[in-house]
Amino acid sequence: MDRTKLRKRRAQLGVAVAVAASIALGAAGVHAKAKAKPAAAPVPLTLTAKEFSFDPSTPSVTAKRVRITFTNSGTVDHNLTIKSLRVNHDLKPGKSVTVVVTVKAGGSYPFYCEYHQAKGMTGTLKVA
Ligand SMILES: [Cu+2]
Repeated sequence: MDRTKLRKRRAQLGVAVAVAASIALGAAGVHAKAKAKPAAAPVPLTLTAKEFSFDPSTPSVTAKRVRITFTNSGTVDHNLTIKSLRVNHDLKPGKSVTVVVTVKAGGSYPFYCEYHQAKGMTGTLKVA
């Protein structure tokens, strides 16, 4: 083998090593992901709005991830605002929306309808 051929061979070997290394890294990434603890499934909570209240108005859950199905069974537009959880959804009559919230700590999370808060359309989500 002359010098030129040898240099070419080294270059090819370098590419092969780089490819093998990236495959190994990729495999390690997949392995780490598979080992990670899966996030707990959120607990379901149904919240219904009408004129002019939420049902239930003081729901309580025992998990920190909650899937809220918010339904407007009234005849006017309503809204669900949970300021501390950055939730703000307008909802037309007869419509539903699902939001998943994650709270950092147990406690009380006040919510209200932006349009009818003054009419007492408020509630509190209690997280154990
Ligand atoms: Cu409302």
